[in-house]
Amino acid sequence: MKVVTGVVGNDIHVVANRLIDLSLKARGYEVFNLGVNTYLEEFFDACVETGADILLISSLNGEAEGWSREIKTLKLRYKDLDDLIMMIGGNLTVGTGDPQTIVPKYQRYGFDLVCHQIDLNTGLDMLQDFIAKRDYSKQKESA
Ligand code: B12
Repeated sequence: MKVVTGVVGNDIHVVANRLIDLSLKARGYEVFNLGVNTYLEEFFDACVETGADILLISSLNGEAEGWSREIKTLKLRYKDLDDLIMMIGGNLTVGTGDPQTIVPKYQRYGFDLVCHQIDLNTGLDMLQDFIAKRDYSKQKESA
């Protein structure tokens, strides 16, 4: 499966991005890594160009909270992204945040998987479970 990844906004924290790239490749994904300082349009353009199955966004300085509000409206401008799995993780707010508030907020923005301060491997396990469940329900629908 193809994954587009990167760090959203004016965020230069690069270490997690490198680890995510390596970990995704180790799990067999084909990775298109846009690196740090990436804007939403660039993520969606790359998803269309590569035919990505998954968009995995990181935010470490918490800027994602501002950018993510625009996601639903922006995504409507793109065709063929209906099946795109949208995942976000890292530090999803500025300062300390309570996951019980943060997770539903990002789900309303349109993310399928929200990993606020969740360890990378746990997050990638969640992604695998999500894909397995989605494939299973698709199979059931077509049976
Ligand atoms: C190193 C560092 C810097 C370096 C970055 C160097 C570089 N080019 O990477 C420098 C000094 C430049 C820097 C600058 C700033 N930083 Co800084 N930085 C750090 C620090 C100390 C470590 C980050 C790091 O590399 N960790 C190692 C990696 C491996 O861990 P990680 O980033 O946490 O990523 C893991 C998880 O988050 C997770 N993860 C990440 N993304 C995703 C995505 C998914 C889907 C999943 C499942 C998991 C996941 O997996 C990763 C691997 O386990 C942290 C504090 C800390 N101890 O974490 C602050 C920290 C991230 N920085 C912070 C801040 C505020 C800043 C500045 C704004 C400071 C300033 N006032 O100038 C600037 C921002 C500049 C910018 N434009 O982005 C804050 C962010 C706070 C917030 N969100 O509210 C932190 C948390 C420090 C703090 N406690 O206040 N920083």
